[in-house]
Amino acid sequence: MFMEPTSTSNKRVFSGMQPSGVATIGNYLGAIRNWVAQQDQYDNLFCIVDLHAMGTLTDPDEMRENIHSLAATMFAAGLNPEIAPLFVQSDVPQHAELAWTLSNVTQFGELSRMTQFKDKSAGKDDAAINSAIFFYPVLMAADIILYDTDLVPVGDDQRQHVELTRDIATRFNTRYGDTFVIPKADIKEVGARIMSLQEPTKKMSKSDANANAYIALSDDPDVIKRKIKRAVTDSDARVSASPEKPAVTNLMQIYGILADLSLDQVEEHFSGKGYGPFKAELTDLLIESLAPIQAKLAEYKANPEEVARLLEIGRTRAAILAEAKMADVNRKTGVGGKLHR
Ligand code: AQP
Repeated sequence: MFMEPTSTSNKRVFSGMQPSGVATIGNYLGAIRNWVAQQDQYDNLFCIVDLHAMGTLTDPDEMRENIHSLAATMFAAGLNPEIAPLFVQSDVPQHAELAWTLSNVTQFGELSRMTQFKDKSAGKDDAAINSAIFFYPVLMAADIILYDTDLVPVGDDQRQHVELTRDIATRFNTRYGDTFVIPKADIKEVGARIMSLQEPTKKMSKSDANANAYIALSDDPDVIKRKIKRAVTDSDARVSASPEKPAVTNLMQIYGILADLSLDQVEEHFSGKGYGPFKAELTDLLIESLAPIQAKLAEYKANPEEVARLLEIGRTRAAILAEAKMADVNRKTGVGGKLHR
């Protein structure tokens, strides 16, 4: 009955990122780096999900700037638009159209249980909670299944939303007949959850009001140095990983991914050295790792027409697929004035 992905080649990969700020090393290590690493293995589509960011970003100039800057960052980080088209969500209106259709097979209770909604609405009055935060997973489900996606490479924070997407797609297929491929989350063990540098029990986020909580991919060496210096550590001075030491464990994780070392190897490397030398080496490694991305980013930023041209190529590719899928969905649900069956 359900269209589980079967083929091992030409699997469709789809993933998105909000232009809600400048991409952080959390976004890079948890998502972009993996998209780039496996882009030649799959049939990819990547998306800047601007509609999702409207709740966070209300200044239109900032929205425009962030969209183009995030696109430039992704190209600079190695996304190849020839094999991994990148487009902007609102340029393909079928995302919003399908989200409405899917809201009819999504339960209020399911959306109420989403931890991201609970986190983002915690402690706020009802009047201060935008309904878009509540509806967000439905639009995300539409983003994914509009393209017959097999795999969704995301960080661990998005696991629950992909699970809900599977339930929504399955319910639609049951009601209207096989229409959507049921996608799977592709979450890597390493880098899936990079934590805030200021509150290590909270994930690193690009929209964090405290800029010291994250390293942005565009941060220059002085800023990186200052942010790592201010990063919180744990009570004793040992560079060792454990659940009781979330701050140092997080910094060790970042070091380990960039140096291609396991946590044990990082611990061994800094054995007897203390936090000072550890932070100094971590700073150097971050500066060195981000330098090539930043050099390319400067080139793309100097050529905004090229970024817009590449986004248009992505939009064209996405639009062909989206229009066909939405026409099929509308035919199956019976909406519209055409005499199709
Ligand atoms: N801290 C993180 N560690 C690992 N992966 C992360 N991702 C986000 N934060 C981390 C992954 O980045 C991708 C894009 O996420 P998004 O922009 O769509 O929304 P998000 O998950 O809410 O990311 P942010 O940075 O926290 O954005 P804001 O601040 O706007 O809420 C996803 O694959 C995500 O898993």
